[in-house]
Amino acid sequence: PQTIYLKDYTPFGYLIDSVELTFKLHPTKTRVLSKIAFRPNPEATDNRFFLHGEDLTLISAKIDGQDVTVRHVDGGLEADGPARAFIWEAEVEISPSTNTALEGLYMSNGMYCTQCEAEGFRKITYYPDRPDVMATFDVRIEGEEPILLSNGNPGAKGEGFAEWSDPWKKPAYLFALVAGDLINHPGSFTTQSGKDVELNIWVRPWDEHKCAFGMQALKDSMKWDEDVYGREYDLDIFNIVAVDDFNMGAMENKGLNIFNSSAVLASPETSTDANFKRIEAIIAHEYFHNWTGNRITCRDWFQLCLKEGLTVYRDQQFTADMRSGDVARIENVLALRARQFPEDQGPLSHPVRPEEFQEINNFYTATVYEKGAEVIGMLKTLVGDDAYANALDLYFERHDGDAATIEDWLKVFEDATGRDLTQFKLWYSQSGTPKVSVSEDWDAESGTFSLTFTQSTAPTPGQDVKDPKVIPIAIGLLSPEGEEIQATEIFEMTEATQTYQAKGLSVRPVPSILRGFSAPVILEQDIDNTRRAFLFAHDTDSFNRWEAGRDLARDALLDMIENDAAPSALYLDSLRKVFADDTLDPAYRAYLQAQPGESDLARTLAAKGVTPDPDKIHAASKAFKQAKADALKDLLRPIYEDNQIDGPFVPDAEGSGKRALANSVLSLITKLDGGTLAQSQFEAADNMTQKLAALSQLVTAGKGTDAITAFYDQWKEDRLVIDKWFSLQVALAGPDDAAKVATALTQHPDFDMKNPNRFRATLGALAGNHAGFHHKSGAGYKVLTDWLIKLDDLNPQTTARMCSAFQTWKNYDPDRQALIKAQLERILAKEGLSRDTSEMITRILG
Ligand code: BAL
Ligand code: ZN
Repeated sequence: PQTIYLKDYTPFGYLIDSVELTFKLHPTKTRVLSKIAFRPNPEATDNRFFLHGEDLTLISAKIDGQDVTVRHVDGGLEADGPARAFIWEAEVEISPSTNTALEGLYMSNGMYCTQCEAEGFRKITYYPDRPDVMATFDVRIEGEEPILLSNGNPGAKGEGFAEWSDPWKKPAYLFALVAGDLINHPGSFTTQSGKDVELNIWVRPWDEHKCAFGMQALKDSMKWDEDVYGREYDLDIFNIVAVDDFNMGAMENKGLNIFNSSAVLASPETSTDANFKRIEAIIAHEYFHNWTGNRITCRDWFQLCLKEGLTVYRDQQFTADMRSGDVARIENVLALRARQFPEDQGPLSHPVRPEEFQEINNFYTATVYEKGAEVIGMLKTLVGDDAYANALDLYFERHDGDAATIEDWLKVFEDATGRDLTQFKLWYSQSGTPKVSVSEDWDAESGTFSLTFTQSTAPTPGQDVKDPKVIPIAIGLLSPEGEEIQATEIFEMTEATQTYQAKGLSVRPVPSILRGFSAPVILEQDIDNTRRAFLFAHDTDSFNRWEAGRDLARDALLDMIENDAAPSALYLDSLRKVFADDTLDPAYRAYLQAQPGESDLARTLAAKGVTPDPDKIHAASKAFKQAKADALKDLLRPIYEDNQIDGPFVPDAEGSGKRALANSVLSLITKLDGGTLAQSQFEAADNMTQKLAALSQLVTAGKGTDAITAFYDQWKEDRLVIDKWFSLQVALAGPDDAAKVATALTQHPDFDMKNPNRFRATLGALAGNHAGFHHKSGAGYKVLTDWLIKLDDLNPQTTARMCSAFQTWKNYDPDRQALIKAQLERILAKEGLSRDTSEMITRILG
């Protein structure tokens, strides 16, 4: 496969003034007619007229009304393009119903839908399918489906046809079309300038009762973007469509967002608080793309973080405003460490702005998204809130309608703030997670407290040498009694080694470092557990307080794993004191007692140079939980009772926080009562949050057989709930059973490998069951590999994405490494392996 490099970027030889598309829908013989007005691009040096095209049957091609001879070349066609303005017309035939890759135009449960990002439009018609080619689109859809949708504003509509017109120039990746037997959950929004916008969530009739939450989230997002970023919606209508078969979470097509049904449909009976929170965030994310992604798009796919990092950052800000900011930060950091850190510390490590790829679909990664968002957060910390707001205003003013680059983005900040961002730009180009180590010094005579920081980043693929980065380190100082004696300050680290000093202190302070996780680094602090316990009890920064408790728990767990130690009394004592504090926000309190997961422990061991033993980690994790339950015994039942809610289920911060705390306590109570309370919660629950938490506890306690059957019988008609049913059984299976349970479920009549949600619920859950996946027999590796090989023929994108389950393989012992390597080589040897999967496996093998 061909590698594409950022350095090779050249503009396309032509500009497009308008695109007219007509679709004559048919499951296997859809005709797409295109009429495109091209003119030479004065800024281009290469005027080759090349149009991308894949899996298309060309029926006819004309230039200015005359048949034209085209040359079919790799990835598309070429024709002799005149050196003047001209009209290209083509007719192609495509087969949506056999398109299982879910890219381009495809069918999902009888409805037509599209996914064009990144390079799916070339499966719809011949076109310069690159984000820097922007045009207005007029679309006519002919089909017998009652609802026919595309981007922009609605035009003429009649029996068997509908027309749509999008006045905003856009790249082809934002094109969308939907046709099906759908009903709308309607809403409306009046923008800040008084324009009425029609809102719709389009679903199958049986899902109408699951739309209200998503509609409210959409209105909240529209309002928030006006209030916080001054961004107003720019069409008469905003449509969202729920689709069952979808590779991603959702897609921000202009005016017609298409959502994986799991990312928009919700009801209290069928969705958990976590689902509601995710839906709210994804609806916001896709809506926010209207400005950060659509009005200002990316010049090329290397700039993906320009829209994704910024839009994730914006959706994180939104969530923090809608819910608890403290808890939101913890959740973001947990996700970053679980998904991005392993990526950045393994063979798939790549810069936030990659410089080469074979298949761009493989770069929709935690690094581009989540680390990309962290980079923006650091930029805001460094320049300050007001300067950030000014810079964003300038960005929207200067680049509206552009296909922009990271250079453009940083130039805006330089111009708005006068700051030189040359060194900061390394965050975009240098991969790897920096380590920041810190040592302390106290000069009692002068009352000077010093923190000396040293930063380093290990080599990553293709990058042996790393330069020091700009790292904003938030520091606060506490007195030995736990009073804050210095509020949070930002120390800007720019050198490899640099010292921070606080002067004029009367006592040696206790520092709280990297508050709020002010930079995506690994902080190495040589502190003992007494200090950690102190911070766990007293830190005035909520993030660092939680972090101290987690570090203490992690250290206790590692001691159990490595030295067969007993669970740390210091930790259990500290936890008791903190956990008893009922003035704390319940959601935050639930996180205070959560322990690091097994994969996290395995990575921590590997980073210390210790080979992780998945069985030992699993056993220690269970024993640790039991010890917590024993130590907190008398507190548990009152906390459980205090956090039950009378009245109807409301998926807001307050209610979800109480349920999170009660359910976290239930998991400890189950360690003591063997599942009695879980059984009664399971039977009484009127909402999925409590139902699923109880079911998980019953399964974990080995008492889940009847409940699993009852749950299935109750929900077998609801695909999204049955995804949970598949996932839970695999995720909670014991180490010896996980591969067997996953295999048995793949034989269940409801298993459907063509549905990415169901595939991930089953095989993704296996990859996430640490001790089961890494079972010494290799059964976990084999089952996943068998299915990846099968799926690759149908859906390369989801297959490739799931290969990352193997990215940590070099952390394990030689036997496990050999088992995994054999499976990776088996995938690579598959005849006709997709470009997506081939690139992933080659990179993982290193
Ligand atoms: N642009 C792909 C889906 C998303 O990030 O919103
Ligand atoms: Zn996005």
